[in-house]
Amino acid sequence: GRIIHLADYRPTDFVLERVDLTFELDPTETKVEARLIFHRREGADPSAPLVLDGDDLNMTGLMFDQVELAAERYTATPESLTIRDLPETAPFEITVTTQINPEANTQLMGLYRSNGIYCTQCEAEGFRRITYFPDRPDVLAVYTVNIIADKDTNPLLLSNGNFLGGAGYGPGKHFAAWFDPHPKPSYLFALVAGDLGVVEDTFTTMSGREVALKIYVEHGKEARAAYAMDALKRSMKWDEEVFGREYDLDIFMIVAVSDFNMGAMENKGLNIFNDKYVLADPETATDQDYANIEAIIAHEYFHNWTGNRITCRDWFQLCLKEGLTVYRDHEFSADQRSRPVKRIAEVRHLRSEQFPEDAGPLAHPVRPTAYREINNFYTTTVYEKGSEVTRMIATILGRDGFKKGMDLYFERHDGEAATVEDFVKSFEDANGRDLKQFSLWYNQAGTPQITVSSSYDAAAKTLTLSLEQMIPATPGQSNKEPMHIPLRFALIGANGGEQAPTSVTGGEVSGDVLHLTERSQTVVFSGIASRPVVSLNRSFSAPVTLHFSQTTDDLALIARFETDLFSRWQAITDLALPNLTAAAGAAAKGKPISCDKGLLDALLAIAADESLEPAFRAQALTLPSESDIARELGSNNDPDAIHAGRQGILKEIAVAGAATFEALYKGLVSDAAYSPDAASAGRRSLRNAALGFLALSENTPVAAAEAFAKADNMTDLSQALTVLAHRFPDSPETHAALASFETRFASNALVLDKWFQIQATIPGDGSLDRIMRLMQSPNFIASNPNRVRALIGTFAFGNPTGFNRADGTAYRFFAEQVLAIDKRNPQLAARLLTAMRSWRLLEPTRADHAREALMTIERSASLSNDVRDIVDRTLK
Ligand code: BAL
Ligand code: ZN
Repeated sequence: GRIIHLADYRPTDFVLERVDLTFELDPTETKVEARLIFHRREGADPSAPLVLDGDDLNMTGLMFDQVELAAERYTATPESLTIRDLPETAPFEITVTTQINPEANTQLMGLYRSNGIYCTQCEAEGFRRITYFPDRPDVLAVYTVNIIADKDTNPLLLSNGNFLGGAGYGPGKHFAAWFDPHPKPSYLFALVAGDLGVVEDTFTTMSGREVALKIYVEHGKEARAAYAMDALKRSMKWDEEVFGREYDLDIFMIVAVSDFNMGAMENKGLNIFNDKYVLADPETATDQDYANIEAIIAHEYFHNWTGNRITCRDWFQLCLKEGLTVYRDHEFSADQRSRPVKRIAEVRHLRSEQFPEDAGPLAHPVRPTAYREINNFYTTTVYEKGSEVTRMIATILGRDGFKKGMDLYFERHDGEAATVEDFVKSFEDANGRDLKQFSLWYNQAGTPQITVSSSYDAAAKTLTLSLEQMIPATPGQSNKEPMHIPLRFALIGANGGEQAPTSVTGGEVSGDVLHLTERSQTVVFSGIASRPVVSLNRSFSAPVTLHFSQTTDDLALIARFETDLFSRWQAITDLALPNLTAAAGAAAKGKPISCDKGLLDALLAIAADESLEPAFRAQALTLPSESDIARELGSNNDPDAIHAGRQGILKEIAVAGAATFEALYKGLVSDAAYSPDAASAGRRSLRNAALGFLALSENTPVAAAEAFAKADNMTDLSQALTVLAHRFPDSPETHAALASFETRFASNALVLDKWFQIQATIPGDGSLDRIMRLMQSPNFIASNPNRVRALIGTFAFGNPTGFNRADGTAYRFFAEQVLAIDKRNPQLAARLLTAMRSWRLLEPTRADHAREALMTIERSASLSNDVRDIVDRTLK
């Protein structure tokens, strides 16, 4: 594949005015007729040909203004269609007919079949697998879509926009016509046909228009779409209240399908979802599933304004819609649930997924400047770091300033394909503030490292903070400019009260935000009566790593008194990490593991503190993960030692807190019917955390087996099964529980995914054999992306000891799997392969094995562009 550069962007030579599509659906021989009306762009080269994109296409007809086009006027290959000698100014019509095979489409890009349903996925470049087209996001047009299909098997015929009408169409067939009045790029096109059940509701918008809401699911699963519908209505209301954005069609549809590469897709008026993010009931979905459904329903709905009404000029601007929309869904969930608990979960996710990406061979700026395969840039950097960058704009400008900037952005760019510069300029112009230095966040990759020290002068009553920022080198970027980093802070006194300085020199401070803008900066706070403890980067206001050596006492004070709950959790994490890294070192040398009393006291105090919400207490008890510890250690990592060390610390906590955990476990039982609300979910998470500790201190599967037997919802059931499987993998209780779970949920694919996931994460050398055995299970369906991710993806991403077996056999197995998956579904294979991005940080024996496995992939002759791109960059 050729490398595409941002610097090479130029508009098309032809403007697309209208699109008329007619689909005659057939499982293996679908006929697509595309009538496209173009005119040459003013100022474009009058002799330039029209070049349309294709991917694996078979053209069966081509007309120019309704007349068959002479062969010498065009060149067609499966990958492009070039048409010459076109009018200089007059509009003209091109009619292309293609024949495609949805049943054979295992890539799940373009038009394909999932469980007998016709569906589409066009982002980023799937539309070109349907017909020849200017398949790029800056080509916006109005679409009419006609769908013809067998009536019995496809009673439902859906596309974007509003329904125009339908009727019978010859023997056994019918057709439907849809018109989308909003100009859109091809990546937002969608078509669904088949036989599905529906859940219906309505929403009245703020201007009083009634919108029909429909969620389509497989027959019999309608009841499981109720929560998604509720989340959709709350999302619509929230976007009106918080962003002033109203929905703009008569109907909003969601279709759930079981074979899907992504989480979901925001096609205009017709979202298509991985059914995992639609279907839920207490018996089959966990609290986490409910939270994910709420977030993703909101995310796709919010795209209607940030993505669809204002789209991206080119794919380099992907963060313009994704980072912004993730920020919007984060804020939505924070408003619906507990804001600090949500923030902690976001930061955990960012650190465990995005920080390693930013520190490894796949690091790239939030707005990249080159790509070889755009599918590989739907990354946690573009999404989650992109969201953090948006959040920092809100932190710098304040709530009102942010709102003014967003309003201006919507006003200026509605109906356009915009750039990151357009976005930033809206905030600058609305607030009269220069964001030039801030914009480096879009262009410089790597997680900024901030080294901080503080000193207090009792005589002068001043606190001096010295800060230094360093942005590590990343592929293609060795020298970085200092960035504008907004750090929220508090100066906390010995009794917990906050101290406000009378004046500040050496840096801009506005409210509780300290603006770090220089490479190194010394900030002096005057009028500080007694030595304060500095709580820095409150609420994680900037996505950076702080190196700030604070004493155990200072951290304990923050853990006890900070009013910002996120920072209390962060202080606990900062207390825990040195214990965990020391424990890994001790485990490596076969020495005893010990845990500081300061950490034990702080943790157990929070666990028992009834003034704190249970979800927060559960988060505090969830220590940094093995990959967090690996990142803290930096390099030469031995996953077995990290695992053993962490288990040792957990055991100490379990023993020291046995009485507390027993009281929590017994006290948090609920007789009430299951409710997915955040408060109830929080109580379950604290109770299940307590169960995990009890299993450790008691060292028998009895409590977990009893919890498994008594569970009346999937959260408790799957948690109990996880404790059994992870702590007592070989016990009869575990075997019985796994078998009963499998039998009970044999017909529910999403629950079986959990059964695979729980087993894929059982730690230790035995994992690989277990994975290979599970692949032979009749329930392992290699064509279903969710199932492949549940077993192979979970093993590679979520089982550090099993995947990183010292003998390298799991890497070799994984390489074979990636190659096999690549043949069917390159996008899925490439995504899985990113699990190896941190291989250089392993100790040398494992790193050598990992390199070998990567090289077997690289040597393969027939790699997809997707996997070729990832393996090359990972090895570079
Ligand atoms: N646009 C791809 C799926 C999503 O981010 O919503
Ligand atoms: Zn999105």
